Amino acid sequence: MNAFDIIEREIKKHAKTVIIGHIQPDGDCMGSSFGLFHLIKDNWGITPVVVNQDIRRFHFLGSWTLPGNTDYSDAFVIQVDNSTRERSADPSFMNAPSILKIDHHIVTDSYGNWNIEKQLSSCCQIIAGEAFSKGLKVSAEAAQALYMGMVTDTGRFAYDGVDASTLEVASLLLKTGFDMPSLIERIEVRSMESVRFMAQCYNDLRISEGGVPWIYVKQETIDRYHLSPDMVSQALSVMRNIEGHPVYVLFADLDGKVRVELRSERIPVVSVAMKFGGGGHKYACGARLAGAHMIPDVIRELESVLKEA
Ligand SMILES: [Mn+2]
Repeated sequence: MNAFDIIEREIKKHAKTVIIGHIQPDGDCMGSSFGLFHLIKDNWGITPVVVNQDIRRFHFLGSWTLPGNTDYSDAFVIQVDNSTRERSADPSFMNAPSILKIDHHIVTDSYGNWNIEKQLSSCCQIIAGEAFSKGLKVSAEAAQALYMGMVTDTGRFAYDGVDASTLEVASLLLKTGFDMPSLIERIEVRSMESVRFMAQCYNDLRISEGGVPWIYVKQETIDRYHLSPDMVSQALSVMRNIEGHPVYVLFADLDGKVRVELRSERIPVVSVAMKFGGGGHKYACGARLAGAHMIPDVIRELESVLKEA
């Protein structure tokens, strides 16, 4: 069933339609939210509510509602790019009578009344693909948001999971005529602070005894450079593509816990993320640790995955 068959029916049955992303919103989360927002508005004349955490660099997409301000008792909720109910930007969405999940992560929690779960390169690719196959009107504004999610989640169409269908959908989006170069400029622009943060990451980079590159970004660093969680993730690029070190990990203080982001070139590491209560994709996944004392445990698990590969 096409996601928009469900959407077309449910938006008419409920007092409101709410689109929600995941915590620590990224380009795919925000692109999916606003892509869907415009698709629903342009095709059915209904204006959905978008609920997400605040993130300054996506303000150009439009305005949205912050978590904790929405009554879900008669809402149709579309949850995008979010694998588990706990990772939702507003977990109380589970009170809604009607929930559609659209996601591209490894499936561990099919929390929707309907679950469109496809292992494609981005959630935006799923949404755009379904919109085109249903023959919907796709405006330049909708296309711009969806293209943004595709570009950011695939490392500009370079990561595992990109295939011919990805580029076919991207091509259809480009044909709507939005200003692609200015979009890329907008999402790639960096502050001087983030450049200085990267310099510190190159300094802080360590390689474990078993050959796993790792960086730990402490709270004092986050405060010094005024880093949002997605800015912290830029430290991953410091460890990408180091010859002979295909598995690497970023640790960062976050809300009294330690956020773990695992990355790998062709060696599946999601089992390690799951061992620590997390999840995600085969080669890109994450978890949360109770404290920094568990960092060596994660590194040890990665070393053993690396050894067996
Ligand atoms: Mn995504």
